[in-house]
Amino acid sequence: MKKSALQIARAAYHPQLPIVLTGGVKMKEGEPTQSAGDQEEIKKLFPNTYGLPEIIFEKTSATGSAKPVNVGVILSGGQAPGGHNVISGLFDGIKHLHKDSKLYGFLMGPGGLVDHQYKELTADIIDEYRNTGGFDIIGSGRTKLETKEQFDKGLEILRELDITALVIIGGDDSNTNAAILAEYYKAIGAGVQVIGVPKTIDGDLKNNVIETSFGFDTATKVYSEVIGNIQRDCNSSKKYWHFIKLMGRSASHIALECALQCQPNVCIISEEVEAKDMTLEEVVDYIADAVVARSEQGLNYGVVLIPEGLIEFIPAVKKLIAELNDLLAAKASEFAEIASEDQRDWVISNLTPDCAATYQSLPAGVARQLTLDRDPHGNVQVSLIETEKLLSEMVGKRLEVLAAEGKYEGKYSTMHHFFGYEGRCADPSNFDANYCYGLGYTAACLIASGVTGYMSSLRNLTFAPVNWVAGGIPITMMMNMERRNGHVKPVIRKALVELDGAPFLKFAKQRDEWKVGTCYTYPGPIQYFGPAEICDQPSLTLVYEQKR
Ligand code: FBP
Repeated sequence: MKKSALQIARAAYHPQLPIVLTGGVKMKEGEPTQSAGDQEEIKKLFPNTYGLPEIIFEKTSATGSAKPVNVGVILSGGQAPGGHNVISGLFDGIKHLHKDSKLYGFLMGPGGLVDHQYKELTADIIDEYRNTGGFDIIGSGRTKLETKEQFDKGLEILRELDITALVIIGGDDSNTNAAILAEYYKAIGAGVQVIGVPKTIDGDLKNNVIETSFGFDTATKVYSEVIGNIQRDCNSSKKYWHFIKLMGRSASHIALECALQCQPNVCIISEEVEAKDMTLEEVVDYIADAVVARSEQGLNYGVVLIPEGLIEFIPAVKKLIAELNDLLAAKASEFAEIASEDQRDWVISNLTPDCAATYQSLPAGVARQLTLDRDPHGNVQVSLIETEKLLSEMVGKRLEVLAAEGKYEGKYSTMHHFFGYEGRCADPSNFDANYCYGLGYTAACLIASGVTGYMSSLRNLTFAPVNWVAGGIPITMMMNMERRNGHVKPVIRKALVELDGAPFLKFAKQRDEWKVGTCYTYPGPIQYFGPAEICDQPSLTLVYEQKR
């Protein structure tokens, strides 16, 4: 592979480990834990892994282990910058335990475990991928690990390779499955530990013990760079309204972070739309107001940020999606028999009148996305819905009405963008490079401690990495029961933007000024080398959440 100059320079970067992990460690157990909700049900479903204590690592003089350990690793779900550093941290961690320890990567996600597709990750391979973006070292996939057959099939290859610990790097759904797998292997005495690592650019796998998921920092920095560039372009030509959709599935953390970084004219936060019970028309009116207000000052341009999950948060659409989930789960085989040109009518005739009306009011392409294409976890594939075009067209129509009433005289030309995939495989920022390497190394420490059903954790993240606190959090502690695909299931509670949280309040305080004034900020590209104030800053979300 031909390497770029940056790739070569970046390969030499040494991620900083928390000081506590730089020698031998011993674990300190906290109090027994409870799940985030529905304690009795979760306890019943996880009799062997419920209520475990939180773990914090402390320094000790003893290092290493008497025996080598064979470990398997899986990358699950969407790519997030830093996955390769989790794997290199894990590799260095198990080699530190014993030089003959081995790491096996299962290929193309959880499916690799079930299908017995793997490769041994040797030092030569690992060195090629240190500090790089992407998941291409072993690939990723969205196969859902949920059945006993899959678990047993996986166990065959784990036994064959003498693997006694499996590390699953994934988001909330994948870590939910890690917890179920841990419970099952413990229950049958399989002798395989399962450890999770919090990954997702979406930033929605966090809580009071997991401060952020890896990848969020880098992805939002990449998006903020290009939003800043567009803002400058827009402020130069002064002729377009740019509608920018940002990845992030359900939660609006990415849009909020980019808004805090770039100060655009409008940023919609899905969680607020839901809380205020807004209709699609009200969201459109809100944007149209900004266009009119700016046009009155001769400013016929601006930038609007839209979280990709918005459509799901509009209460009527949310109700429709929930009903569709139940309907399609209950009548899956009947639906599969229906010719594609008849599916729309079938859906309409099977919905309640309110939901049928909402379904019919949506553009056909959007309605189809809500109905037909789901990922293996049952999620609507919101990144395929062109919300940015839907909104800009509806705003255009609203402006025509206002113009006819003599309330708007401006010009309205639009441009559309979707920033998502380009941020998921960027070389990790220094924050993510350090965070991921530390998470991988901590996973090795959890393996050495003999625990299972834990998520690797680093805390105190707004301090320098040397001061980060390393440990493990029982995954069951983050769980509650939720309705998914027509069934009530144990799942990790997704973190949405909190409307009384510091990042949103900061944004809400300034957004009226940003709307009419032109207050753009230009964060520029991620810097890997240079002064700490431009290279090592964590996300503003993290800074405001931790009030530093
Ligand atoms: P994860 O939750 O698996 O990390 O994936 C996040 C994400 O990037 C979402 O933001 C986006 O909606 C989705 O993946 C896109 O999925 P795909 O890569 O399958 O198109």
